[in-house]
Amino acid sequence: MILSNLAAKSPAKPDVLVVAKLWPPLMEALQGAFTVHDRTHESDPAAFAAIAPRIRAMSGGGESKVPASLIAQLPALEVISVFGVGYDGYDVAAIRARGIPLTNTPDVLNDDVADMGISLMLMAARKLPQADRYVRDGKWPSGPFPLVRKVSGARLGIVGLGRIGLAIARRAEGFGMRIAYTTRTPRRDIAYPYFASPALLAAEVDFLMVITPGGAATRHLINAEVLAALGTKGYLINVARGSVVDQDALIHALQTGVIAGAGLDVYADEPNVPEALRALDNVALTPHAASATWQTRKAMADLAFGNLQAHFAGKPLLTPIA
Ligand code: A2R
Repeated sequence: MILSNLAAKSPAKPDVLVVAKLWPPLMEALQGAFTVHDRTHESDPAAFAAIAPRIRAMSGGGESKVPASLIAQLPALEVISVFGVGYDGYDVAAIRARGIPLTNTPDVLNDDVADMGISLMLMAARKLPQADRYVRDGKWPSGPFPLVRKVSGARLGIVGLGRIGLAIARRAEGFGMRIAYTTRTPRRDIAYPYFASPALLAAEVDFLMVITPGGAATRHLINAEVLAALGTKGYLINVARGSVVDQDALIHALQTGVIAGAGLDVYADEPNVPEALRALDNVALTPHAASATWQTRKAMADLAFGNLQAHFAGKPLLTPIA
């Protein structure tokens, strides 16, 4: 009797639908504050139908798939928190049509993604993975490692000069690189030379660094024409989304010497990387790990959780997407 009275008085924890396999510390924080339904919409449709009317918030990853049909099944949905800066899998039009605020985790991952972009550029041009293997495999005594491409002082083209693109540019300045960029709208606050398209930019640089959002608007922005413009001595680096690059065209360009090499953190169908790409010696590959440091994942989790906390406390969201 006493217990049931207590239960009646304590406010119910809001129901949150989690739509990705979240980083465990974020999941633990959510479970402490909310009633969490972990991917129930995928694992148990009958249970989901029962809880869907109660779902007040959604928590997902940067690449979760959240179509309009899922939004439509959640009549009480008030807020969506994305653990990541990109949110290309979310149907923003459907979310906006309902007036549901969407939040992400910008800025806190700029340093890490920029570090990874620079790393992949060095890995690809200096053939660092191969050089490491050369030492491990005991090949050094039989002769020096072949000469490679110099990075410092080279020309860098950045496709997408936003928060992360600018962090990459600042690092590249430290390498004495000559920087140019392309975006849809030239930045008035930036003096780097602007080119109106990726192909025009590619023709003028040694390294082409891709760091736009994903989604339909940038799908295959880097295509066979851009790769041909980058040329036989050029390198492509992608730390944006796999969808931004036509991966088949890239593999063909790497196989046939249309470009010199590539450094990739993102792929068309993650976590699957085609054997044709894995077999190539002129590409450096990382497993979509650009923001995957303890420090940055913690900062991202704090923001992703903090946005939901703020919403239910009636406070302004920390990082709403405008
Ligand atoms: O196009 P603009 O003027 O909106 O400039 C943005 C540029 N961008 C594009 N550039 C060329 N063609 C496009 N179709 C296009 N769409 C967007 O990408 C801007 O300079 C940049 C995006 O910058 P932010 O919004 O500041 O994003 P942030 O934080 O740098 O992250 C970029 C992406 C994420 O969306 C994830 O997919 C990935 O990095 O981690």
